Amino acid sequence: MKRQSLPRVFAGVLAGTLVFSALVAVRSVRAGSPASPAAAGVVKGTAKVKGTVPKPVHIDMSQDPKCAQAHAGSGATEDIVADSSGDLQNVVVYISAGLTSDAKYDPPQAPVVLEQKGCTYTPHVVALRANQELKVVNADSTTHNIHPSPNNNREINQSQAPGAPLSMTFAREEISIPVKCNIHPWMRSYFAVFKHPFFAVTGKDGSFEIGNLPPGSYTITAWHEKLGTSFQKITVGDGETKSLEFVFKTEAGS
Ligand SMILES: [Cu+2]
Repeated sequence: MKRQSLPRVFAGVLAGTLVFSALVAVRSVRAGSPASPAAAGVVKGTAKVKGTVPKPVHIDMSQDPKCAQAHAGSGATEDIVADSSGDLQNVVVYISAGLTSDAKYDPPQAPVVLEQKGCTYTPHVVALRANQELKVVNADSTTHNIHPSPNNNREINQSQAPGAPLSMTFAREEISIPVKCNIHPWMRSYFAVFKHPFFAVTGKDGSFEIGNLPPGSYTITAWHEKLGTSFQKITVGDGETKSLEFVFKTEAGS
């Protein structure tokens, strides 16, 4: 056996250690959190609607007196919810391309809550993560039925008595799943299910914000149940905040 000098052996061990350390570093970057707080980017902005927005239609809940009573006659459709400036609510804004394909994001422990109150779903559009618990609450004194009709997930068709506990999960990404109640035909909701945490639903002022983004180039898509889908491409640098505006047109106004 050929003898190696001690410094040579030491250099070999040192080189091996360095290679091993580098491999560990690469693995931990891939498996780690998306971005350090200092480097994280933000995409924020507003969704707007232009054109004539149809007025919400009054919902006649007299079919179920408990619903009519709970809502005091003020139920209205939520197909397009916008204020007088055109700020558009209930738009799902999300990253549709650009994320590292092998990145894995565990769902949060805390559930997302959907409430049935006054025979209306609140919120009207629910965004959640794949395999995250969706807690469905029946705050009414009547029985509801919750019936999501997915294309890419397991169909659920479940009745729920007043106050009865009910939870569900969706295993795969799907934007968006229409939801109805078989008992009260006016009840409508949509579930948007994501495999990553980079999404938001616009609020009453049409605003959204997606934070903690790793620097990179992305496609940002905005989805509305009646007004369709649009997308924009952006690049977010280290610690950068980018602003976007999505403008949807009603048929009457286009
Ligand atoms: Cu119902």
